[in-house]
Amino acid sequence: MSSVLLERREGGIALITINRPKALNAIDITVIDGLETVINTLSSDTSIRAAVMCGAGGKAFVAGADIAWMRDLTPIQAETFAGRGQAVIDRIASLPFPVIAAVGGFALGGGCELAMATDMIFAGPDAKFGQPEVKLGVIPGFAGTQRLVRRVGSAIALDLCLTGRMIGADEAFTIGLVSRVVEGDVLEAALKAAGKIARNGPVAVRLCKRAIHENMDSDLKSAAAAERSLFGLCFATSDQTEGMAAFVEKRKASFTGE
Ligand code: DAK
Repeated sequence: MSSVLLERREGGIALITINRPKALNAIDITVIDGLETVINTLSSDTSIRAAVMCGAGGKAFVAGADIAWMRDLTPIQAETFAGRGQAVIDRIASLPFPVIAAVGGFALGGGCELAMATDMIFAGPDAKFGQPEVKLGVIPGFAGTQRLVRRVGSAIALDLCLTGRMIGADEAFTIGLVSRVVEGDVLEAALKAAGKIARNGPVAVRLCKRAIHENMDSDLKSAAAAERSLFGLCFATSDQTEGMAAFVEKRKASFTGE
């Protein structure tokens, strides 16, 4: 059985499952291979409107890089793992459609970093987040220090990365790490949100994601200028014509993504 499963749900939703439940879905090279394959498939599929990523087994999203596997790597193998792992994480962050991480149970170390590479994190009531790498004598390596500081600020990023402590769903929401805390089934909630996204104008959704990600590190003036250009680009799409016509004619829009 593959370490990463891809399932297509109706309405252009992709469900990506990290599938090593016996090791709490820890990331070894088979997970990196699986993610690469899934990303290659999805990147070239224009019918995908949104994706949800989850962990198999109900106990963890991903409990980090696979420590038992990683400890015996040679320096060359470790460098290969690091390079391919970072590339995969970057490619997830750059997917053109929105991705939601549905976190039930542990999202630790590389698992927390993987979740932060998505656009939104939904946390179930039992979700636990942390960057415990310092307890193992290493530091986050999938850009976790950088994505965390951008999400929660340096005061809290330093607290989490230096102590390695775990936090629950409510604290993760309070500090701005997660978008929503879900009382019931987190996967169901994430799929429902993905469905809602998928019913919006597909080009607008992609451009909106770009507007936020590509400009969040720029100064406000340049970022607003970039937003203006993307806003203008929307007016070259039939989705804009249809969306506004549907509003005026008091009917549901039927978007084509063109
Ligand atoms: N790796 C390998 N196996 C793991 C694992 C992990 N990260 N986490 C859990 N497991 C395995 C356990 O060994 C156990 O296996 P068996 O003994 O049954 O064979 C099984 O999953 C169930 O775990 P537990 O029995 O420990 O379950 P508990 O409920 O008691 O505890 C736990 C759950 C999540 C609190 C605990 O398992 C735990 O502390 N796990 C380790 C969490 C952790 O430290 N994660 C960070 C790993 S370091 C890099 C990029 C990124 C990284 C590195 C390099 N480069 C680009 C260079 C990332 C590093 C990390 O993520």
